Amino acid sequence: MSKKTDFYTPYKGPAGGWGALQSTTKHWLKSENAVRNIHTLLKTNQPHGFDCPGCAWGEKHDPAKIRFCENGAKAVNWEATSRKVDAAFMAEHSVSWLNTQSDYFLEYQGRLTEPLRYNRETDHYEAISWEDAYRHIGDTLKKQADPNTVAFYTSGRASNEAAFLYQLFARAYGTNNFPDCSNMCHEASGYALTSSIGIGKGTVEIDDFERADAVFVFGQNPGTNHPRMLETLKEVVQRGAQLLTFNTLRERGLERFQNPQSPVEMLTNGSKPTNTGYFCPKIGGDMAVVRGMVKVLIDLEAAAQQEGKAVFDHDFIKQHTQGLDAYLEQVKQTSWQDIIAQSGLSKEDITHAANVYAQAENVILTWAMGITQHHHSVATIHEMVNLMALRGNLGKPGAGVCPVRGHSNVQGDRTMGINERPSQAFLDALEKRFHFTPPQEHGLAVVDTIRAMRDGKVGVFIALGGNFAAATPDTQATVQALKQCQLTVQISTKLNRSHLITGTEAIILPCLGRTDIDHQAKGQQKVTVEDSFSMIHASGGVLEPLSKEQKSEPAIVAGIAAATLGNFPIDWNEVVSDYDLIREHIAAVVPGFNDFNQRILQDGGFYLGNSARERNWKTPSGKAICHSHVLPESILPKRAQDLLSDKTLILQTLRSHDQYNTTIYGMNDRYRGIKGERKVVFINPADIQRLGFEEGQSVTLRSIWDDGVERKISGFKLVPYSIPAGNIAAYYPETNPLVPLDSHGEFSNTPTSKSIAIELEAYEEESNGIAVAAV
Ligand SMILES: Nc1nc2c(c(=O)[nH]1)N[C@H]1C(S)=C(S)[C@@H](COP(=O)(O)OP(=O)(O)OC[C@H]3O[C@@H](n4cnc5c(=O)[nH]c(N)nc54)[C@H](O)[C@@H]3O)O[C@H]1N2
Ligand SMILES: Nc1nc2c(c(=O)[nH]1)N[C@H]1C(S)=C(S)[C@@H](COP(=O)(O)OP(=O)(O)OC[C@H]3O[C@@H](n4cnc5c(=O)[nH]c(N)nc54)[C@H](O)[C@@H]3O)O[C@H]1N2
Ligand SMILES: [Mo]
Repeated sequence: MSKKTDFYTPYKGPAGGWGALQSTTKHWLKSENAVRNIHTLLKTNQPHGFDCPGCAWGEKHDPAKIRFCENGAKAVNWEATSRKVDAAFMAEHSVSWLNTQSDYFLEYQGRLTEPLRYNRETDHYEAISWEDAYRHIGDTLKKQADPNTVAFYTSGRASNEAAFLYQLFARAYGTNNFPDCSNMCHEASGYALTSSIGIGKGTVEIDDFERADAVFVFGQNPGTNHPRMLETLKEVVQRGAQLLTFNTLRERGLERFQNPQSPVEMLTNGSKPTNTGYFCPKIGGDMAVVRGMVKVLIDLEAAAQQEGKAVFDHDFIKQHTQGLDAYLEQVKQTSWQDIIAQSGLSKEDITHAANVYAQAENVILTWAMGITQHHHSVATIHEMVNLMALRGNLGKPGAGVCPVRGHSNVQGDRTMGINERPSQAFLDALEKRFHFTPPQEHGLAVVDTIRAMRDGKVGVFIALGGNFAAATPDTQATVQALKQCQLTVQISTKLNRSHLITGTEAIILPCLGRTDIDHQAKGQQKVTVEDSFSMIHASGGVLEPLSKEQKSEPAIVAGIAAATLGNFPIDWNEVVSDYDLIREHIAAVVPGFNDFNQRILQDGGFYLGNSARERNWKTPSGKAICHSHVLPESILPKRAQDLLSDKTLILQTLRSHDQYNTTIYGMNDRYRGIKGERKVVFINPADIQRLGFEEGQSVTLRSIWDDGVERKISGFKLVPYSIPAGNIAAYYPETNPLVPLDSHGEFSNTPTSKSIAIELEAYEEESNGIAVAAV
């Protein structure tokens, strides 16, 4: 039962270039606000403009440069629309009807412009005044017998000022329940780096890329998700330095790149290859790759010693590390057979990578979700740190580890204390400044929050941005958990699934975005953000808000706080009149923010510093700790392992070129050749044949887990693709119903969105699949 496969044709052009410009123009026009938006785009990431609401890649300070990329342009346009979702819109559409619509449809309706409250009897949202909304939320919070029945979710676009007030409010109220988008994202990076080098952030600055001899990029698709990074990588290659990529798929953006800001290249349509080595390991195979590289390095070191030379940096190892001998012993115990089987790469490929590493004086290693969303992600990142430690590639110019962050301020939110496991030092600093004792026991992260809602232990859910219902795993379980809440509150810019999966009561509070001008009692305000390189800079909107009824995130947090706590522990309304006052509090509590208000006046902002970069290891022993893990027998959690068969495939869920997380801008995925379709499965042609399917055939994906719950999605079409046999890929968030809630990373508790055991079945239209739009 073959279907026409006219929704895909392999993409032949380079990433960036004309395709990117054409697409940017299209998105300009679609926002119905083209003139306003051209002005807006030119302000993106400029010293006196706003921080791009797209990704967290940093910028070299160069005022002359235009600083937006195609996908940043999409993010800006999406926010700066003139379409409105207000009470009149809600009067026309019931929540049940809206729930049958796609995620794309929901966000496309425009900006939320009025506070809304769900009326269960009519099944419609209705207008509510700000005052009544605050009072209602405050009363509900005051009535809780235990503050730990409330969870405070944060998505990584919240500014430092909003995040700081939010955590202060929640802690003054009495809980550390801070589920955060970071729990689903770079949690493993934070955990692994803190436990090895003593700080949960990357150690490189953007300038380091100019001095690196080799850059290793693992599990990341910058052509789509961090387009400005491609320019940095291109410069690396043009300098003659090595760029080695490890990606399960052959991602176009990493294969070739043409710079849209370089007219000569575009006119000749000439693009130079940016990669000097492209390796396609199996899903979850990166720990094995790195282990293999270290195995080669051990041999190279032995050979070098014969000649009185060294490959390892023995001074660094002796002075700065702990546990490396035990780790090297662990590596020797691991067989090449296991390494090759798990990595899916040949010994020759791994040896090549190891030689590049050994010959480079300064090495940078970057990674993103292809590394962090597995069961063994923390172990994998520890392995990478060990590789870097062997040649002293930590804390020297041109070298270091670089987890490339997602949301534009996800790193800053953590710095501000959005953390369910805050450090004692942070809690003590809060106590000293605000004269109350914050709750000391750890709170709930994302997966535990869903469990607690399911079990009736959390009944109030407040979200500072994001789309919890769609971004989290196990959609059926999460939806059920949210519906059991007494009250859900969403502080949002745009309508999304989370507004439609309501608790008994539900309130939507419309907020300003990055592009909007923020007027407060003492004048126009700026906020601050932190990028992947720990640079802090100011961001101020440039557009008049669509409605007077939209409020800033800090103002909304303060409004809820005042209605709940009165003037405790601060005068909430006063600090919101002038954000300098919030920054003074931040300066007093968070290390590295002294003279905050003065330092953000500098063009380009200021560097927060990084202890590991200074070779100051904030670990119990004062050294960089090299952890040794056994190479796992299977990359899957135990609970899936016993149910596998030769039909089992491993699924990774990833982003298309036309989406920002759960925000779907369009139905195309240009660099992967997909047009007008999101329900696709990328699969090795040999697997299509082996399993008796045909190209383009419609299938059901059924996930394999031991709890007897049926998790399946249907009507996805098979696309033959360059991906290792046994591995498949499909888009998030449509695939989230497949991720079992209990399938999460060891130590990180991050849902294993990049390694889900699956079986495929032929799908007939009449069979009983879950409609993707109507979760
Ligand atoms: N335009 C746009 N920009 C974004 C986002 C967006 O949705 N749209 N999201 C933002 C956010 S929050 C984040 S966290 C980042 C995400 O940025 P990425 O991490 O680049 O996002 P993904 O699409 O999840 O891509 C994962 C990549 O890893 C590869 N991969 C998957 N599994 C493995 C594996 O086991 N090993 C290896 N070596 N490779 C693997 C996939 O093929 C894919 O190329 O981007 C941020 N920027
Ligand atoms: N299967 C699978 N699941 C995943 C992932 C995956 O790769 N695979 N990736 C995970 C990752 S890396 C992440 S970071 C999470 C993302 O999880 P979230 O951060 O929760 O999701 P987003 O889609 O980024 O949130 C989009 C919504 O945020 C709101 N919004 C946008 N801008 C603003 C703003 O400035 N202020 C406020 N208050 N609201 C705003 C809008 O209403 C919009 O609908 O998803 C995770 N889930
Ligand atoms: Mo993310």
